[in-house]
Amino acid sequence: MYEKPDFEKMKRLSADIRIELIKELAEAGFGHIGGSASIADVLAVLYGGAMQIDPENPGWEDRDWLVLSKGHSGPALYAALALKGYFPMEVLTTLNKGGTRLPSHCDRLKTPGIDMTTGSLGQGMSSAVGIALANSIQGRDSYTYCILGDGETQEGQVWEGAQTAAHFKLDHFIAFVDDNKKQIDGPIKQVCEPFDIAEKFRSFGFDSRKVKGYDVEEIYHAIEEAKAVKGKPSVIVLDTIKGLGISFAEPEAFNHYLNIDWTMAEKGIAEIEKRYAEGTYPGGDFKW
Ligand SMILES: Cc1ncc(C[n+]2csc(CCOP(=O)(O)OP(=O)(O)O)c2C)c(N)n1
Repeated sequence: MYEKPDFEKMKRLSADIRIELIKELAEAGFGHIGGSASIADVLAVLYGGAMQIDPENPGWEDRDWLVLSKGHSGPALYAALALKGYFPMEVLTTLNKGGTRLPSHCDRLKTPGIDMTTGSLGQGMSSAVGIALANSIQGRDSYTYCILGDGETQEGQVWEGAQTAAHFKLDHFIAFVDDNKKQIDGPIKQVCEPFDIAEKFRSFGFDSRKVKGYDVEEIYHAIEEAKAVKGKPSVIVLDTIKGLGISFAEPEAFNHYLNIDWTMAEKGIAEIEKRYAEGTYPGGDFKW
C-alpha cells in the first residue's frame, strides 16, 4: 500500500537489491549483471514507496503496474520483489535452475509480482501501453511504469508504443529509460547512435525529463513531477552506467553478463556495505 517517501530506506533497499542480485548470480555462476545493477536505484524508489502495491496480494486490481521491458534484468527485479515479501528470500537461490520460478527473463505466469512477461526487446513497451490504456478505460487511478534499456530504444516497436501512448493521452503511463550507455555489443553510440533519447520522446508527445539514475531523491521527485502532468505520458531518462555500484562489474568494458564466483561476490558485497556506511553509495562520480 502507499508509503510516504523515506529516502534512507530507499538507499538501503538499493544496496540490498545489489547485494541480493550479486548472490543470485554467484549462485547461478553467471548472469546479466550490468543492466541489472543499473536499475537497482529506480527499483528501490518504485518498490520503496513510489508504487501502490500489496505484496500479499500481487494481483490487487487497483495496484500500480511495472513492466520490465528489458526483461533480461529480471534478477534485479526478483531481488526487489523478494525483499518486499512477494516470495521467500530462499527462492532467489533458484535463479535460472531447472524448475525455478525465477527464469533469467521475466515471466508473469511464474513469478508473484511480475506483471508482464518480457525479454524480446521492444515488446514490453507495447504491453505496458496496453495495460495503461486498459486501466484508463476502466477508470482506474493506477499508474503503469515501464523500464526500457537505452539499447532497447533501437527497436522500432518502442516508438510505435510511444506514439500510441501519446495518442491516447495516457497520463498514467510513466516510462524510464536506463541510459547506461551500452547494449549487448558495446557502447550504443557505436552500435547505432540513439541521439537524444529524452528529446526524441518529447517529439513523440511525451513529457520528458532526465535525472541522475543513482539518486533516489531525484528519481522520486521526477516521478512526482511526471504524475502532475496531465493529458500526456511521461518519460524519465535515468543517467546511469552499466554495472553501476558493483565493484567487479562497473569497470568492465564488456559487462552485459559475467561469470561470477563467490570470491568476487563477497568482495563486491563488502564494497557495497563500505560505500553505504560512508554515505557515498552508489553515486559520487560513479567511479570505484
Ligand atoms: C528483440 C530482441 N533482440 C535482441 C535481443 C538480445 N539482447 C538481449 S539484451 C540486448 C541489449 C540490450 O541493451 P539495453 O537495452 O541497453 O540493455 P542494458 O544495457 O540495460 O542491459 C540484446 C540486443 C533481445 N532480447 N530481443
